[in-house]
Amino acid sequence: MAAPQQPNIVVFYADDLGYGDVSCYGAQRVRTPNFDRLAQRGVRFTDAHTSAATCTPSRYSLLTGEYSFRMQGARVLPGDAPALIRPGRATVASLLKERGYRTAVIGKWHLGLGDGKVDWNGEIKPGPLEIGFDECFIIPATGDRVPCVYVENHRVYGLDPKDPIRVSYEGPLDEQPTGRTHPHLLKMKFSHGHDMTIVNGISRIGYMSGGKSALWNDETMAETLAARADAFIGRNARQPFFLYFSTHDIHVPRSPHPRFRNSTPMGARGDVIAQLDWCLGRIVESLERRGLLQNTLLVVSSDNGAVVDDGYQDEAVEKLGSHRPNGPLRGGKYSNFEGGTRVPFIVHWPARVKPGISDALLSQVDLLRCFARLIGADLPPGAGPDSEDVLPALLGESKKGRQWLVEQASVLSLRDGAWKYIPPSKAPRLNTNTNTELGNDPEPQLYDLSTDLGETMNLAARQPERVKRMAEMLEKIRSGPVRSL
Ligand code: NG6
Ligand code: CA
Repeated sequence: MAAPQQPNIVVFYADDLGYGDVSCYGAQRVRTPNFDRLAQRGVRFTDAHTSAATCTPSRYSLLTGEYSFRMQGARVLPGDAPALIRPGRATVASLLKERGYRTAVIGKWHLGLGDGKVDWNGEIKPGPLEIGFDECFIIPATGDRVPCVYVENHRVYGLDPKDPIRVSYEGPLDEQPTGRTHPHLLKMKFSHGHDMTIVNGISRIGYMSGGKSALWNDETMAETLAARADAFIGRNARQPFFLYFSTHDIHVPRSPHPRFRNSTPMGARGDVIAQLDWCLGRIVESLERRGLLQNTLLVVSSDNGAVVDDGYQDEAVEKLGSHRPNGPLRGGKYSNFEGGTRVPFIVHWPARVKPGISDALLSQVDLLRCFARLIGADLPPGAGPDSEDVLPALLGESKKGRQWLVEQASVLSLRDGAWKYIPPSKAPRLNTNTNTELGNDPEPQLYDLSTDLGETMNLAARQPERVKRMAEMLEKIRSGPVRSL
């Protein structure tokens, strides 16, 4: 078994899971016993953040320890985008690999692959294997973007060379039906976007043809990924490993296994939360069965806040009822408000971490430096510029996290303790497709979250000095990394 200072590290990263979506954070219309058990036996954080309110930027920051606004092109990527994190960059994976960890990413990637035009029928690189992962089994982009195939290491998994794959984000490739031209073929209708190539009765973003034998099955995706994780854990039970397990759930399209269909009163969105919880339980059980749970640092979180209608008519809106996906927070995925980046965050490590609840301010950008400290590794020069060593807070040993952090959505907002500053912006106030309050206002906004968690009372006009100070601070951070500790 791994020595205590070299625990296994598992990051269980849910997609679009909001602050109020699991029962240990207040959800009532769906039960999440596996999240709850970990929260009870570990530390449940109330003020932990992704670096951004969408996927690609958050993942970029988690792996590199750099705010994604410093990286050109770090926005929600199409499925044929080139690798955003270039070979040679230090990442959480490369750091741990150098220290003898066996490293894997299983699940959603969405950080680009290859150098430009990817040949999906050949070797697909660079990708995860060129930035520190020993192995990968990934969804290249998102569940709602083509290509709808898994990539195992450098190849599309299950591809028949006689049926090559073509992918385009420019226009239809052949006479294939699309969601737009053949809506009657759809088992789930789109509400906005998502009207291109149809795979498994669901139309997606982008066009693809061929690769029939390699197409994934949406309904068994959670099971497939969990089985891959179980096998990885089994193969590495006798040496330290790092698993970045990144689920498709609860992103759209929400197409749960029949076992979970109608398992909640909330329609597909509730059912995939139940499935996500099952999946987490499966990973925990896989560790437990091998006696590894005790010495595994398990971090459970999400890549951005919640969204209800993200492009499909799946009854998420109609059946939401009293459920509040972002809990008491305003906004959600895509928003400058707290609902954009404040997410569930649980740390579980029985050998070292004592159960509790922590209000420490944390960012996922800090994981790189925390893990480095934990295993006693030095980061290469220039690596993880925005990452802070808040390991004592991460392990629940200190209540002191960061002093400030940046939240990226339409604009960059600044948290300084309980204060939140959102700079003026003429961008739309509402995303009319998803019905999300984006938190944009032509006037500066200032909130005191200690008394106004829901960001309803703009204090900017009353506290111009504080606004000025925070605006200056934000500019300073924008122009280069600044330590908050
Ligand atoms: C948006 C998609 C949305 C989702 C999001 C990325 C449309 C209209 N909307 O562009 O459905 O895929 O991108 O989500 O296409 S994320 O969690 O990967 O950031
Ligand atoms: Ca996401």
